[in-house]
Amino acid sequence: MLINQLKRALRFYFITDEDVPGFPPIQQVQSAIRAGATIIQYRNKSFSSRFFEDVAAIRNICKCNAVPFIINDNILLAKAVSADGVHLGQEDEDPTLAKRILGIQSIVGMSVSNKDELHHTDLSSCDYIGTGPVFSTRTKRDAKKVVGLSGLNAVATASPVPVVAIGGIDETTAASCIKQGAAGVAVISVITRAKDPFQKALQVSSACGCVPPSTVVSPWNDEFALIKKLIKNMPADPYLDVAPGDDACLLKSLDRPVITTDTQKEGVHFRFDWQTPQEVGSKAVEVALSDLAASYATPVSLFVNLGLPDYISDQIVETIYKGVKKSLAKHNCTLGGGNISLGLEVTLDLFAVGLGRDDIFPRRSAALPGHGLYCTGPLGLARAGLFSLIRKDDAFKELIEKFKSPSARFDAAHVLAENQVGCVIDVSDGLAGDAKRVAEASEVSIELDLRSSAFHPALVPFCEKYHLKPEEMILAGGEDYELLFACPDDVFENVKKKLPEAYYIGRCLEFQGTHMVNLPENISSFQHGKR
Ligand code: TZP
Ligand code: MG
Repeated sequence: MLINQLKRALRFYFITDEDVPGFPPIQQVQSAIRAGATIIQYRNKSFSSRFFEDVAAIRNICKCNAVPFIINDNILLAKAVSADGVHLGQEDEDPTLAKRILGIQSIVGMSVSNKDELHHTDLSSCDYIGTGPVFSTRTKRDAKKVVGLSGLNAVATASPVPVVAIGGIDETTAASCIKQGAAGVAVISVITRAKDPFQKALQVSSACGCVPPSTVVSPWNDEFALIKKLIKNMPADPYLDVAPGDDACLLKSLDRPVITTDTQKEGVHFRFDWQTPQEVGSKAVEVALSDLAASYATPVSLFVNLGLPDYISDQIVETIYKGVKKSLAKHNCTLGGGNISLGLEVTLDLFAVGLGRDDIFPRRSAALPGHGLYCTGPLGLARAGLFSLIRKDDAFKELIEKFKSPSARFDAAHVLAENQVGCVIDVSDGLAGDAKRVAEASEVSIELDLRSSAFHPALVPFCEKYHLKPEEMILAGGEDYELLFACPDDVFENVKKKLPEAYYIGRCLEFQGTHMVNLPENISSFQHGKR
């Protein structure tokens, strides 16, 4: 989650109350989210495993409604229910350990009651702090001294991370806490002990400047109804004799079928706090079709096998499919069929069918000594975008966009095919790894030539900020999905007329005993799951 997203999420922070007769935490959370709460914390000082199912149910409600879910104190409970983070007190466990267990992307909050405590707290693994009690409260018996609005302001001014005000806050004081520099307010009893908790939650929500969502959604539970919704309004496909809806689809005969598969997994390839569901769907299609582009094939049909956890709503799946359909329409490809099953995280396994050209099928093994090595567009940007997302840095929007929304380069592939370029690979794993694949398959050596012309302007300030070398991003960074190709120089001259953005990046040589002759030693190619 980027820093501004986190600040927005902290606006109306609802914490469950463990002990309200007739108003259990699940109902509390439902009311709070219906009223517009932007983040939920499960707090139960007498937690035991018998509450586990309740916590998992709250996690489901939060996930379905895209509201981050935080667990108070208990890192392992947060891990067990796949919560988004944990909130720790000064006497609780170490935030660094929390990050190690829950992942660098998790949200870790700490209680810091006043400015003095702030100076003595290591915030290097903290994403936000909770400060208070701002006003007197009976909810936390061991709460420290009331700090008032001035104490809140002192902490908010000095804190390097966003601050949430807590303690005795109600609908009449929420706005003044935000005025003092708090990103938001955390509340318990004003809502849970109110006569009408939902009405009270609406008042707090409005005081925080939040709006209630139009609907509160529930998890998917009917596979067949969901499939019907997903395949509705698919455009007619000239290659499909029988469209999705039957046991299998019937493709018209294809002279040169080109078939490829790819997968996108939540937590490995994408995260919903980085990408919208629509972006996830669209990228999955672009990535799968990129292999068709690198094979000079025209897209025909795509098959999508979805793994869905129990907490995903129909609405989120439909939005993923909005992205799938958008990219399919862009590339004139239709959906041949699919499947849905329960999974631990969202996964999209994709199978793409394309029509190969009669005259040429490019191969990684077709590079010859003397060929130049070229690329259709900038490299390293997607990796830098991913790096920005991991560090919650939204200063480099262009880089983040490159990571989130790649495009299969059918336009470039067409130019290469027309020029009979025989050796192509799409750069999904970084230049070092993908160029090496070409060199190995072609039994040549490659000498890379990373002139500064290969450095996209957006990469330079990013690398300066993080003391990184642009060439390392280009060599090791994955997921750009540009096409890397090898051909004689005169062929490239013709390619360049139609693809002015293509550029020289190295040369193929007779095999020299090693495939990559001038690769820095510490470069290893990008591998999903290893970040
Ligand atoms: N930490 C400082 S004050 C407090 C906590 C958990 C309790 C806040 O509860 P309420 O009911 O909103 O005053
Ligand atoms: Mg605690």
